[in-house]
Order: sequence, then structure tokens, then C-alpha cells
Amino acid sequence: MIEFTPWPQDQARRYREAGYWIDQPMTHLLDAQLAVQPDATAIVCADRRFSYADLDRLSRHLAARLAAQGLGHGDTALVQLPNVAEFFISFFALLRIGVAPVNALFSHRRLEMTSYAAQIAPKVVIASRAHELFADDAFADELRAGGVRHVLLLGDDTPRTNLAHWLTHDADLPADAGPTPADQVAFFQLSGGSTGTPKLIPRTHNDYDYSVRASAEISCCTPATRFLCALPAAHNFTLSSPGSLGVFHAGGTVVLAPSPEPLTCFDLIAREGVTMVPLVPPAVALWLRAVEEAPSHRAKLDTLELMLVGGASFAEAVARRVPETLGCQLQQVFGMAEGLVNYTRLGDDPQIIFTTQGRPISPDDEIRVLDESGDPVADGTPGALATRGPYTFRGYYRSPEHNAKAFDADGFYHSGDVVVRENGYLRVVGRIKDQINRGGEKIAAEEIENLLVRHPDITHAALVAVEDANLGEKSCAFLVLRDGAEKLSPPALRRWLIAQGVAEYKLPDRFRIVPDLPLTAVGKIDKRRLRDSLAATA
Ligand code: OOB
Repeated sequence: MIEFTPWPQDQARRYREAGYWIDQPMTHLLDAQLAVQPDATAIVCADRRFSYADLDRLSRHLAARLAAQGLGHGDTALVQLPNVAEFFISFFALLRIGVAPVNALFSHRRLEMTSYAAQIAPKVVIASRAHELFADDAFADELRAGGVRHVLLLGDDTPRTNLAHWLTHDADLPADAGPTPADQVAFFQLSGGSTGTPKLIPRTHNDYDYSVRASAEISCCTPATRFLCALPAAHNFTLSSPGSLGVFHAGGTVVLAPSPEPLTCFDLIAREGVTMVPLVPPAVALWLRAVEEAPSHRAKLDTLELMLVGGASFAEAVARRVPETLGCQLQQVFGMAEGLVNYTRLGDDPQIIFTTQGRPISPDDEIRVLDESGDPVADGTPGALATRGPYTFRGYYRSPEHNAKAFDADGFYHSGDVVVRENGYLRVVGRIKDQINRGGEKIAAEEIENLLVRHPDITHAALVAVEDANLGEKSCAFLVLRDGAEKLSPPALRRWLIAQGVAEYKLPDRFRIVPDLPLTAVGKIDKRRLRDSLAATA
């Protein structure tokens, strides 16, 4: 079994008694649809359509082939696929045989993939030839040398390693051991992070499945829901809030888009009659601008009923333009891969919908808003968010030191967000974690700083957020150079970072060479002063 920090028994009992944890593997949501509407369309992926029966059959074929290779409970997988049907086929296949995947983002590169592989020691890697890392065999060979038994590639020429081959039927395969018990780890979510290495979040069947079922209800998913999956399919928001899984649970259709680029999405919405879409704030701004510049686009959005917006802070003035300009309802979502998800409710007063990030999914989500000494603040006063509940994890994978800081003695997870609570609703007003939120994409400052100081000419580095009109935030790296070092140009620095294998969204948008970094009274880098110095010169 895969190790994880379990919930204390009394809480686990309460979550079961309340009906949150139903002790069924997450694959039950597919089985349920297979029983009632096998021929309904589950996924639209470019010109391909997959019914629930197709999704079930193809995921069983892959599961059977992997099980025949000896994969099963306690094993892990590293998956990196773009928004294609094979992502869901692989996800359910792995769940069916109790193999827990890490679903990396397609934007992740060598550093992230190597870190995930080192943490989970996967037996199988499922990826795509369309990704630069897998365009030739070098990285796959490296993975194999590190213990990976199978690398299956979408779009490969060799049948043995082509994912398509693994989706074909073989009647002679033996039965597998089935999914892991529902109180065990189903898969890993990725943490946005604030530490040097990307952290993994073990999610159990019970906890994740509850968040999916409850989210589907809150966003009113039905068999008529046609959901546009345009953000990365593996992200917690797109996967489970209510996400593709919430839509499968309700028996609706997931329409895949390669990216949230407005014109492609508008055509897909019109062609497929899309009713629901989750977006991050910068994508909403692009959609609004596209319709405002060419009002004829509005007709393509006729079927769109609900837009969910989350992942980064969303300005009230922009929120108000969503129903006006796009003709659909807005639902704000404030969630985290670690667990807790808040939603404005569809029947809420518009003022609540435009000005808050919602309230928790569950009556048993416990929320504390704390001052600097850890005492609760009064409603209406900003404070640090701490939470525990039926789908909020209890510990990062194999990270005891970080867990000691991220959790308190009561098992509350401290998310690093500064929130204001009023009448049970939360507003996100700031952040204490050392992270940059670049339009919903999270960058752990420490990860990039550690990388920068590996450069032979850099002795100190500090990454801070800069306000940005389009993305909300961008990043700026303050660098102290070695005595006598040549001046480094931003393009040269970016090229050097790319060569280190880091995802492009983590590259600093700006660089500032400084003689030294300001320190606080306790000798830490004074990032506030760095941010203020940028604001002053902006
Ligand atoms: C979602 O998940 P993550 O894990 O990528 O990032 C979580 C962090 C939060 O701690 C917060 O700092 C920020 O992203 N965030 C927001 C926000 N939603 C997330 N900040 C301000 N306003 C919001 N509405 O981003 C995520 C997971 C599930 C559902 C939605 C978003």
C-alpha cells in the first residue's frame, strides 16, 4: 500500500456516518453510468467521440494489460498527457488496478518529471511523443534505467510502446486484483508549492470521491451538462471542482479543448452545445475581450449556462462583466489541490457571487482564520486560513519536515492564504506563502531561487511577485552576482534556466541585478522591500 497520513479514527467515523465517505473506489462513478446509459457520450476529443461504454472498455483493456505485466496495488505511475481522451482512459485504468498515478502537467519539463519520478519510483510512465521530453528516446531510456518498467507513448511508431496498442483487447489476460480499498491512496495531486521541490498530495478514493460528488451537486451537473475542459485536465479545478469527474458522475459529456484560447473554444461551444466551463481569471479576460471586440461571437455562446472561475484572485469589476458580456452565470471557486474547495452557490445573491470566493463544500469543512500568534480573528478581519475536513489531506507524501510546518497540532492544514470570513463566505485577500500565482499557475519561489544560485555567476537570488494587468501576477528575480562576473542578460538567463529543464511558466518574467538583498530583523530576505521597490519603479 502507498503510505499516507490517515485521518484520526473518530473523524473518519464521522465522515462515514455523515455519508461523505461511501467506501467505494472512484471507478464506481463510471460503473454507475455504464449501468444506466452506456451509449451516452462521455468524451468529445477533436473528431473522436467516446461513449461511457467505450471509456469503460478501453480503460479495462489497458488495466488488463498492465495487470498482466504484474502491476497492481502499491505501485505508482507517472502520467503526462495533454487534454486528450487517453488521459481519462489511463486514469480510470490505473485506478481499476490500484496503481496510483501522478498526473504531471503537459507544461512540466525534465526537472519536474525527474522530481516526481524520484519521489514515487513509478513502474509505468504514460506520456506523449508530442512532448519535447519524449520526442526521442533519451528521457524514456533514462527513466527505464531508473527502474521504470514500461514507457507507453501516445503517437509512438513502435507497437510495443505505443499507448494505442495497450488499449486493444486481449481475451487471454488473467483477472486483476481490482482497485485499492477506498480508504487508501487513489492518486496524487500536485501541490502549487512553496518549497524547493514539488510536493505530492496523496488523495484517497473516499476523500476525493466525496469532493467530486458534492461539487457536482453544487454546480448542478446533470446528464445534460456539456463541460468544456480547456484548462489542463489533470489540475484539481478542472478534474474535480466539479470538473470532468463531476460531469462523469452526473452522466454528462466532457468536451476537450487544447487550451482556453477564446476563438477555438467559442467554436467548440457552438459545435458541441457546451453548457459549463471552468476558467482561470486571465482566460476570462481574454474571452471578455474577444466578445467585446467582435460581438458576433456572443451567438456562439448561446448554450453556455455557467462559468466557474478560480485558481487566482478575480477582480469584482471583471466578475460583473461575465453575465453581462458572455450571457452566462458566474460561480466563483476558491480551491486547492490539498483539499478544501469553496463555491458561491448558484442561487446566491449577485453581490455574494461578485464579491466573494464562496463557502466550503461540506458542513464538516472546519475553517479557522488566525492572526499572527495563531489566535482566531473576528469575522470581517483578515487572517491566515487553516482547515481540516472530509476531503482535506493530512500530509504531503514523504515530507515530514514540511508537514510539521504546514499542519498544526489539531491536524489543520495552513494553506498560506489570507482570507476574510463573513457569514460563512470567504474572500481571498492575500497570501503568506512564498509563492507566485501567475494567472493560476503556481510558482514556488524557493524552487526557482535554488535553481538560480546553481548558476556559476549568481550568489544570491530572490523571486517575488510583481502585479500584472493580464496575469494578475508575474515574477521578478533579484540576483546578486559573483564578484567580477560579467553582466548577465535576461535572454541568456532564460536560456540557461530552460537548459536546466524547468517548466517555462516558472521562468522569471523580469530580472534585477542588485548589489545585495535586503534582510529583515531576523536575517531573512526582506521580500516585502523587494516588492515595494518594484512597485515604486513600475
Ligand atoms: C487551485 O488549486 P492549486 O492547488 O493550484 O492552488 C491553490 C491556491 C490557493 O491556496 C490560493 O492561493 C489560490 O490557489 N487560489 C485562489 C483562488 N483559487 C485558488 N486565490 C484567489 N482566488 C481564488 N478563487 O487553484 C484550485 C483547486 C480547485 C478549485 C479551484 C482552484
